[in-house]
Amino acid sequence: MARSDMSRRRLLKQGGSAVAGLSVLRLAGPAHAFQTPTGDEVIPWLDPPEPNPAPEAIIQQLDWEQLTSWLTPTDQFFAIKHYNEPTLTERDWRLEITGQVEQPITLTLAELKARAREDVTFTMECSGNSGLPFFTGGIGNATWTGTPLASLLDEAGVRDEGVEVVFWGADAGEQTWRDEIQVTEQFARSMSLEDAMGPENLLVYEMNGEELPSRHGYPLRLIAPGWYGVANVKWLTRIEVMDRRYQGHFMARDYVTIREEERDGETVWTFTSVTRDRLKSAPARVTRRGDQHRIMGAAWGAPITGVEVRIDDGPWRAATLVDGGGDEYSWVFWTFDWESPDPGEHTVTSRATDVDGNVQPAPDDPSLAGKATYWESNGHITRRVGIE
Ligand SMILES: Nc1nc2c(c(=O)[nH]1)N[C@H]1C(S)=C(S)[C@@H](COP(=O)(O)O)O[C@H]1N2
Ligand SMILES: [Mo]
Repeated sequence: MARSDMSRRRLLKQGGSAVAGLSVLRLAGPAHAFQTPTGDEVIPWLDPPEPNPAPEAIIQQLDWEQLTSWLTPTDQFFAIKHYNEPTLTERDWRLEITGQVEQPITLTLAELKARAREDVTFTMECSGNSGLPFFTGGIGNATWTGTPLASLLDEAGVRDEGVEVVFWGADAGEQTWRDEIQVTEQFARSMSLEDAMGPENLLVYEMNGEELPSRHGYPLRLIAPGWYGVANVKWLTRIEVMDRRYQGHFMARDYVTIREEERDGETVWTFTSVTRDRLKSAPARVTRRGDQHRIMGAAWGAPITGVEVRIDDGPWRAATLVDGGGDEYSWVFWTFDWESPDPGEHTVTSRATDVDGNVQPAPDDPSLAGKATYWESNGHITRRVGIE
């Protein structure tokens, strides 16, 4: 199904009865309305994240209070790397498509750029975002340009035995298995063949209209719209079709969600690899102009149809969604006019609703309360603010 069909489907769904409760998509002015006008004062949150324990070269984060642009400028786009940042040159770099295929293919960057060109505006979030006290800004929205993955896999001709597609990066690091086996493991993530063939998946060489920077995966990365950051393999060198499941470090051991669940009154632990995004929202900042207070924020992880805001323990009240011009893979900005807040300390919480009527879970929802790992923390985010 082409992406335009998917967008149409989304619009149809929004118009239909699938949306429970908040049935109308409220749209206000364009996204640049978020540029803080002169005279507006940002009221700093009382609960800033803890200091980033890693240098910006390893973990860079979005500063929510500075969020004014619907498209995240590339130099402000968060970055995560687990191993080294490889130095790749167009001259020496190749992409290999290999494994369970009839015709292995090797491509240069120029050959990839000569193929069909597509772009997608996709809000990428690290699945660890909001899971640790210092990590609240592992998210950004960019326009990614590249060539569809599916047609290349089709050209290589996936054999009947092929069930899994592994995306290998050029970066590698030491891993120890069972306390005794030491390996230098390349960064790699995989998907089922069916997921990999999704028409939205792109092999990307441009970010926000410019060449993909080294820290974001030059010369080529996978962009899997709708998937958590870890699936979006940077410094891609090899796509390998396998006849069995791939169980490397970042599939089977790290980026694994461990959850305590009930089964017929019995407690069981479940272990699942991080895959697709979850419905989420966050208040970004509070501004004041004279007596007028306004909260703005973002919602993402699914096609959004509504956001509600709660002040202290008050009722949930609808925020206004702002049309940023994106499709189903990009975040939606929202605003909430906070009428005459009392002086003193307050909490601000947001929750999003998606096109299927799902509501972002509260932190005490069993799906979150029983979670032992910090991945996939999509519960309501509450911030504290002081009003004078
Ligand atoms: N090769 C490689 N790809 C990678 C990673 C990595 O360490 N190596 N980190 C992943 C993780 S966990 C995230 S959240 C995203 C971050 O992408 P960015 O640095 O471009 O924001 O890249 C993913 N792709
Ligand atoms: Mo991540």
